[in-house]
Amino acid sequence: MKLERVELLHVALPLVTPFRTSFGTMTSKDTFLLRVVTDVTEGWSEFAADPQPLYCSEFVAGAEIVIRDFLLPRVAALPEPTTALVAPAMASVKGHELAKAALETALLDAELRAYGMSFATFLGSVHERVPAGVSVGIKNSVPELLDDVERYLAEGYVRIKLKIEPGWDIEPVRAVRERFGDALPLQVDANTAYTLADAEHLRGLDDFGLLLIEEPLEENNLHAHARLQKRLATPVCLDESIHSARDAASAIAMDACRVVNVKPARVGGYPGARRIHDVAAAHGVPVWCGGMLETGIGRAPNLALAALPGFTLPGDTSASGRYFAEDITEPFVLKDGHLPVPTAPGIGVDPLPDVLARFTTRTEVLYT
Ligand code: OSB
Ligand code: MG
Repeated sequence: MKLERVELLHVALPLVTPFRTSFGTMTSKDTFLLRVVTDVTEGWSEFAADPQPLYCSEFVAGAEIVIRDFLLPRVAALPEPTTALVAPAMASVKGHELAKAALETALLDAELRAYGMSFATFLGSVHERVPAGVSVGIKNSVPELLDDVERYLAEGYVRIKLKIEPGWDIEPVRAVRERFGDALPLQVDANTAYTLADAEHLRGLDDFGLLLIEEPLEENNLHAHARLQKRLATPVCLDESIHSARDAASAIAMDACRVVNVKPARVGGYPGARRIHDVAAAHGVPVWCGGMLETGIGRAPNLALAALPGFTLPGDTSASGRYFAEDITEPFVLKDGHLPVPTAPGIGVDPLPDVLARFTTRTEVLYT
């Protein structure tokens, strides 16, 4: 397989509803896709982060430079840009897991398409469909939240995640429990909005039988999460703090978390995500597949990952319609609360050319 061309397509897709978290409000998904062309086939991927470094340190404009100036030259120097060689070739560049994941995933897609092999087969998926959860943003009022949750449950979502922040935590959780009952699988995500000084307040969440509380404290502070976990019955789940299998091993050993949110982009790509799955499974720690409001290009391989045996909790792998009126790929549609795992070679989906053209704001040729 010979690398012939790499294109970066900036895309902007309006969200069907604003998505508010403790770190900001998003009204559209602004990111880029990578298209790699080899002598045999082509491959696609989606950069997972946003134009601003508010969820994580990486951002769209920075990632474009990192890929163009630092990652691609290393990959282009390889005799063959195969997945096994690409990660070690990029390793001398520090950090930038999401940028690395974007390049590695596009190359992996191309490689697997050449073999006629799906991501599901490559990763070792064991299910044909995966249960879908939904991440519900912070709302202006509790009645507004209850309406949204009711609608998602009517659509079939099997698990609800509520975004929380100081001032929007115990009351919305209590209201959802009172309205929809104790059997509803329910969890919360703080996106680093609290400190250890809030431990006593967060203990109030223990009354509601939550599956987990996601990333309550600051990113990378495993020690503080371990101290918090000592005081909470609710399992702590880490998202932002886990960048590698080594982080997952440390966090589990310290009891800084009892569940792991696996986002392939955050951990440098799919092989890295599978390693976290393996480490967690070896410790009996459940994992689930997170999301970054991806288009179908990013969602398709996430569904393959979510079908690995250790992914025992529903993910944030929602249907296209939860995010976009029109997706860049054929839409993923919920059926009995599940989404199908793509079976076609590579990521298993392609951008619809006319839709892609309408949502593309700028194209750069990074390599030719
Ligand atoms: O923390 O999991 C998060 C979206 C963007 C950035 C961070 C997060 C999220 C979500 C939504 O919670 C996940 C999704 O539905 O794709
Ligand atoms: Mg999260």
